[in-house]
Parts: sequence; structure tokens; C-alpha cells
Amino acid sequence: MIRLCLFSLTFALGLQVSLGEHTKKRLLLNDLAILNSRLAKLESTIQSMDKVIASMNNTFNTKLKSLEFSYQSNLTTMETSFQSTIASINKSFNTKLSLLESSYQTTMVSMNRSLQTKVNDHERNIQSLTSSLSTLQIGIANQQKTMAQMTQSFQERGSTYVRWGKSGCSGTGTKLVYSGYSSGQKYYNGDDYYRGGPSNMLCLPDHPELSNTTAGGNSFIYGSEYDDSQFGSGAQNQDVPCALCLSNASSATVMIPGRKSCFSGWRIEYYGVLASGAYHHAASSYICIDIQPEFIPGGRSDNNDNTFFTTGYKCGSLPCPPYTDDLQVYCVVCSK
Ligand SMILES: [Ca+2]
Ligand SMILES: [Ca+2]
Repeated sequence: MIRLCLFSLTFALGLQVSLGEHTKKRLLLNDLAILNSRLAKLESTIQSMDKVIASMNNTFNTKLKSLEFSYQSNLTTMETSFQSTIASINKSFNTKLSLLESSYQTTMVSMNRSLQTKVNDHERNIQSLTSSLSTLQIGIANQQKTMAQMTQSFQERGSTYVRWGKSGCSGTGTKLVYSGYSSGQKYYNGDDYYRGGPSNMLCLPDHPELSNTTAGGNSFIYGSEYDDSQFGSGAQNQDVPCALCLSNASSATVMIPGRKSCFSGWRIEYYGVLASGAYHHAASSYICIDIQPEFIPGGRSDNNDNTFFTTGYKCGSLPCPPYTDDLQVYCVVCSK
């Protein structure tokens, strides 16, 4: 290429000489020699440089190959080392994993055995408790049956009392056994020397069963009448009814004088005023006449057979207070 350029330049200069001045024709020919010389030198130099460049290329290629080889070698070494390390890690990991699995399996087996043992124990306990529960249920059923029998027996038993002045019963759970007539001995037989005989009053039923034999003539029973207006309006001379009452679910009844309510734990059956025969008549008893007394129909005539009078306190041996002279005495019948 360079040579082609130099040749073209020389041809141009020569053409210029052929067309130009004669003075310059020799000089230009001489210059061509110089140019050729220089061109030869330049070519030599270029060739030297080509050789140097080729040498450098060889050196460069050699070093490049060396570097490539070294790089490949190092890379191979690193890969080998890396793979070895990875293999070692994998091996270690697998070993530990195997140990963990083995330990886990052992632990799980142990836990399963323990759990199974506990489950078996619990099942045995449940069976035992179920059996005990069945036994208890049978026992409870028997006790309930016994309790029901006892309750029925207790309710059937109850306790009884006479309600004076009424033909019925009113206590809670209390039933009428029968109603009838209050009665006792005659208040006065007209002779102060004959004040004996019974002192108690009785409740004769209104549906008697009569004997067919006459009595001996020394003891009689008479109907009662209120002989005191203090029993209530219109009570004077009225005959007195009575009732025999059964207080269910109770084992005791009692008449308490001096009160119109029961003590704690007792149920009231009825309350009223205390009554008896007169102190200057034949002996009698204290009874509790209902606070709202009834009268036997058709009994208003003044028979003065067995007679009731309201009772009052008398101070003296009886302390006042708490009592007060001449006040009417309350009474109450209580059950429990
Ligand atoms: Ca009468
Ligand atoms: Ca009378």
C-alpha cells in the first residue's frame, strides 16, 4: 500500500517534470532516487516494525494462552475445591440429618409408648369410674325409692289435733279426719258436793256409731256452748263445733297458750283464744277456741250443759309483766 502511494507520487512528479521546467528535471530524478532510498529504508523499518509487532503478538498470545491456562487451571482447582467442600458439607449435613432422624424416631417411639400407656390407664380408670357410677346410680335409685317410701309413710302418719270452734281444718297440708261437736261433762249438777267426774273435753263425730245398750247412769257427756260474749258477736249460748285434723308431713302438734304465732321451725295450724269451764263449776280443761268461731246450726238455745268461757291472766305467782291481769289469753296450735 505504502509502495503504491510512493509510486503514484513519483509518477505524478515525473509527469510534472515532463510538462514543466528543464531546470528542475534532473533534480526531480535525483530526488526519486532519494525517495526510493528512503522508501527502501521505510520499507525496512516497516518490516522491522512488522516483525516487532509479530513478536509482540506472539508474546501477547503466549502470555494470553498462559493466562488462559492459568485461569482454567485455577478455575478447575476452585471448582474441584468447591465441589469437595460442597460434598463435605452435604456429607456432614446428611450425617447430622440421619442422627436427628434417628433421635426423632427414638423419641417418637418412646412418646408413643408413654402416651399409649397413659391412654390405657385412662381407659381403665374410665371403665372403673363408669362401673362406680353405675353402682352409685343404683344406690341413688334405691335411696330415692326408700326416701319416697319414707316420705309417703311420713306423710301418711302426720300428727293430729282437735280444732275447737270450727268444723274444718285450714293448716297447710292438713286434712280433715272428721267434724263434730265439742262436748264434756255438765258444768254443774246442782249440788256442791258433786263436782267430780271427767275434766277433759271431747270432739264427738257428727256420724256416730251408736250402741244398743243403756249406760250405767253415773257418767254422761254433754254438748258444749259458748257461755261468754267474748268469743264474738252472737256467740253467747251457741253450740260449739269441732274438727279432728291430720297435719301431714309433721310428727308433732302442740297447743301453745299465751301466743298467736308459732316459734321458729313450726307451722301454724290455727290460733284463737284460750277457754275452759268456769272456776266455780265442775272441773274442765283449757282448750283453744278458733279466733273466728263457728256455731252449730240450730244450737242457739241456752242449754248450759258443758260451757266455755274465755280465760284471762291473773297476776301473782304469774309474773306481770310479761303478763297483764285479766287480759284474754291467746293460744295457737303449731305443727312440725
Ligand atoms: Ca246452746
Ligand atoms: Ca248458756
